[in-house]
Amino acid sequence: MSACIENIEAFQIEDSRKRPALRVVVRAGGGEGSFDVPSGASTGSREARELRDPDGGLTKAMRCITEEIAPALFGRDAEKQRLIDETLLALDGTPLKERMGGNSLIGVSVAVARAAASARGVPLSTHLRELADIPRSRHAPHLFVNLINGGKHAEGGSSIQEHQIVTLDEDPRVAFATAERVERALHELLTEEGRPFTMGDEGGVVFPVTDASTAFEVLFRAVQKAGAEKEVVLGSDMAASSFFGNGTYTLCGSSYDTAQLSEQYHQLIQRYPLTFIEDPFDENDVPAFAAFQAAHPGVVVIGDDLTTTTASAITEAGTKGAIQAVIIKPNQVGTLSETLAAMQAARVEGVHCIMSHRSGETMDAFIADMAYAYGTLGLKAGAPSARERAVKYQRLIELYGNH
Ligand code: 2PG
Ligand code: MG
Repeated sequence: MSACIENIEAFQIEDSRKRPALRVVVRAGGGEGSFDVPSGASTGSREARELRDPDGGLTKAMRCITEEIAPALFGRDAEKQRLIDETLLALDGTPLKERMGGNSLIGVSVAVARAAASARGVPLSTHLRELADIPRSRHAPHLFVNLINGGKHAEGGSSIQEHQIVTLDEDPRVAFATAERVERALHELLTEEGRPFTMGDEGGVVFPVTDASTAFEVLFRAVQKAGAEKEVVLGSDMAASSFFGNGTYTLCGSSYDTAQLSEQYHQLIQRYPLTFIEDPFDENDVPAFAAFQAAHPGVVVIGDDLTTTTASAITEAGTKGAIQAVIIKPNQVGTLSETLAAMQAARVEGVHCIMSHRSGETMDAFIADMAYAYGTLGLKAGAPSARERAVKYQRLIELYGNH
């Protein structure tokens, strides 16, 4: 059986930041699939480039899809994902996908996979599992729920990008209810204390801080207020490249070298149940990651800007003991096949995968299907009260409810 590609269309929609986002729709073998492409703000320097018009629009990207990609893929078998993705890479011909844009390529690549699953009449997760064999980490992923935003996702907040709760329950429905409870407690706490707040890009709150511990202190008190101390631990995306320059980290108004920054993190770990730390150092400093991970074996150091969903970078970081887990973002690398190769490379190294949204999101919940299909360690999708974020958790709940 094959599912011949019959039609590929591209549309411009809006993302959660009200910026243009790409929607690709593919018809193949009587089935149909689409993908609404998200967009990052704190991007790694080695991630696939987006193709945008000077005003941020997507006419060039849409033209690439309809005028170049579609004619090359018509009549091709949507079930042969690797061949489709190899064709996309050859058409683009650049290492960072700057000619056609990672946004165009991932839009087509994921829409093809969904169209193939639809043509075969099988659930997407079944189709995904047949594309790649990736060892599971857990029955159901931990939810990495970013409740206090900072860094490039917020104005007037901490330099630290994300202050998360990480749920422990194996049942996503219970885990999500806990996350909602802590989020409500956090909003109440800030209101009771007369601490004004705004909302950041990922639906978390934003408020001024005096140092790196302020937001963790507030988050931990919200966890206590919700009575959820046994149901969650804390996590963070430091996104340290965003506050690094000229050999110095400038964190919440103070300057640190690598050793001093490690000491700051060490103190946070002593004071709070901070168990997961993403991108604690600049994306080019693998040795700093490795030294910190070796000194804190009980903390899961996670690569994101460090590894950019790229198999070779993940293998290097894993081999050097720099990380125990890695963020997986399909649009960071540009095709589904490369995303799956990155996940396979991680598992060969014993590194866990965490499926992640982007700060500019759509209502698409593909990452939840990925997390379910491969039993990833985590699903990182922002705050429960933001609709583009909640839809991912809801999809995960639906998938586990059906199985
Ligand atoms: C990150 C992501 C998602 P962005 O750094 O992990 O939270 O942010 O999409 O802006 O790269
Ligand atoms: Mg990150």
